[in-house]
Amino acid sequence: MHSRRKFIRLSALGAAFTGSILKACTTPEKSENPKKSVKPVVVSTWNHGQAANAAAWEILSHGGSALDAAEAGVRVTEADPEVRTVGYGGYPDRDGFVTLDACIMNEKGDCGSVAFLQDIKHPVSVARKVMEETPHVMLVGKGALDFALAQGFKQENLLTPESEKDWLEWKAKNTETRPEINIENHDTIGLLTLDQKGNLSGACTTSGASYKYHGRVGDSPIIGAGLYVDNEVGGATATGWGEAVIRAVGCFLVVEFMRQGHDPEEACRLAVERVVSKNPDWKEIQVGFLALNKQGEVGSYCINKGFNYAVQTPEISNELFDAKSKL
Ligand code: SD4
Repeated sequence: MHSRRKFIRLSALGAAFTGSILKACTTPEKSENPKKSVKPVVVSTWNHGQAANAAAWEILSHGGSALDAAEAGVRVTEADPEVRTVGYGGYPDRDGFVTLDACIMNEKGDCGSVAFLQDIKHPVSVARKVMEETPHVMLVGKGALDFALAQGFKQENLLTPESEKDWLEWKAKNTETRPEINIENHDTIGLLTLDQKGNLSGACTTSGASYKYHGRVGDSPIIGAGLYVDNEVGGATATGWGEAVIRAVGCFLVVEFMRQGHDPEEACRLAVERVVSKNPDWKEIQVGFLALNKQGEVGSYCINKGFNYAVQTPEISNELFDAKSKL
């Protein structure tokens, strides 16, 4: 398995320092002084979040909506063949098919999702169409493809020569039924936005676990698992081994912990503890949560070291932060 990620590993001192800046810049204000809330804000998972944030920020900083910004942000990652875990150029399943999962959710609680979608470069935009043009939340497989084509999306081959080569190499040596799991092979983009009006939205899109079973769907397109937004409270998104996130309905849980009064980092930590309690093999998997609350405060937590995320606010210029981890 190739890993392109170069993590920015902060020293303990550096982590504490940047952590305090983040906290200082994003500490929620008391409800009697809402004007001092930090906004707009965009946060997203992994190194590739920086490019996504830049596109989202372009919209947010000009007064655009959280929803438009969320979609525009993750479309950058979907279109980038260098990102081998999202959209075009994503690793295929064990049979060589690139199958994509994505969802989107706005401040009204409207949501749309596609899963097991093939041959469409921007599943998040199809998910938005599902949200806006149908009475449904989720379309999958051929039905999702037919819907996308009817909506004017172009059918194209998403398997790049690089991903095909890696798949063939994997196939030649891997006879196990369960795909190799480690913390380097699942880099979904989940992105959360808070716009100038104070509305929250989010989007999540992925090619899923590499070399998964054909037909496998992870947490990313499942509302409440890979993404959840409640405009009264905050939003959360997840990355990592989707099966474990689904078992805990992870992102809904993070938002519920924030509703109970926990700050985003503590809410993510508590959700990680839940994942741990439901998955005996937790030390061998990665799960990371990223959360943004209504006041613009950001927090994250993961099982294994190595998960990072990108933050852009009026005070933080699209910087990467390492998530705190249980291990
Ligand atoms: C999945 N959670 O399909 C996704 C993969 C992922 O970072 O998060 N990658 O299980």
